[in-house]
Amino acid sequence: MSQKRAPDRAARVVRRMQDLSNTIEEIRGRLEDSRMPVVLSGAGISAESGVPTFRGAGGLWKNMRAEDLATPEAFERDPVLVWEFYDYRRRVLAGVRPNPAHYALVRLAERFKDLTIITQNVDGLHSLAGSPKVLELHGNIWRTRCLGCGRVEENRDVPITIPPRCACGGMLRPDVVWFGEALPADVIEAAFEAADRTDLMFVVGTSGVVQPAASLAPRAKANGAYLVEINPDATPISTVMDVVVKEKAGEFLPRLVGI
Ligand code: BV8
Ligand code: ZN
Repeated sequence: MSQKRAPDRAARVVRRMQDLSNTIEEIRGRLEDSRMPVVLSGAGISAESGVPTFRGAGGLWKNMRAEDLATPEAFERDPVLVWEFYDYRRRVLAGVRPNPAHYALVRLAERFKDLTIITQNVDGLHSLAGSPKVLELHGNIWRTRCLGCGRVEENRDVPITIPPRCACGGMLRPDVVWFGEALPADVIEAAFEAADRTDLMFVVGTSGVVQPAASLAPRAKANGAYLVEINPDATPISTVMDVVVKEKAGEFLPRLVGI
């Protein structure tokens, strides 16, 4: 690199660090004044735990997209294949831990007792980290639901017998919300209420394409909330944000909360 260009690059790095410090001060000020911060998280908050995101590089399994496997039709057509997909993800998750982003939100909940985390993730990492109030919009990969008797149970078998059967003999499915399925009414209602009441929403690690989860940010904005997006990439909902922080969640959130 020519001598001339080195100072430019160094100046850019310094400016970026200064901008980041200013951003952190701005957001801390908002947190000081907030009566009810809310977090909306997606697969990106678990990326630094080693969990492949849905639409990122690791989002394919046997060259199939999650969207094509996470559907009732796919399960109807080939329950063994869909269970092999979930067994693969459960194996990955069995070996991962929450990352500093998850723990930063636990620290935040110590200051804001009713901090609500609305997550699209099914990995259970927010609860595993110790977050007290988590709304799992799309269910949880560690629970099964019986197609026969409807019983919902926690099941942490890795690997899981495929296809798993209930004591009643019925076939089990993952207790997650597939594309084309309604979200649990009580959970999405609580999420809408949180979006309607919050004055500060952090939108962390989501591509903002899956509905109705992605509508929560504009909904919060419409009620006057201040929105902070934390995502290395721009998303379709970046335009409604007050601040867009193009950083990794596992690096920025610990700095923001000071851990
Ligand atoms: C419903 C559980 C109605 C399963 C999931 C148009 C056409 C077709 C369908 C629709 C449509 N409009 C709406 C729909 C319906 C559909 C939908 O939204 N489709 C999309 C794809 C267009 N929605 C539904 O079907 C929902 N149900 O609408 O029901 C209804 C009503 C009544 C009666 C019957 C039906 C159900 C949607 C739920 C689907 N299930 N998961 C499973 O996990 O196996 S969604 C799935 O995607 C995951 O939960 C995931 O969390 C979620 C969203 O993805 P993201 O979390 O955003 O992850 P993604 O990989 O996309 O992005 C990661 C981001 O992180 C990136 O931006 C990246 O830059 C960033 N990142 C990466 N590293 C980091 C980072 N950020 C910070 N730090 C880092 N280190
Ligand atoms: Zn059963």
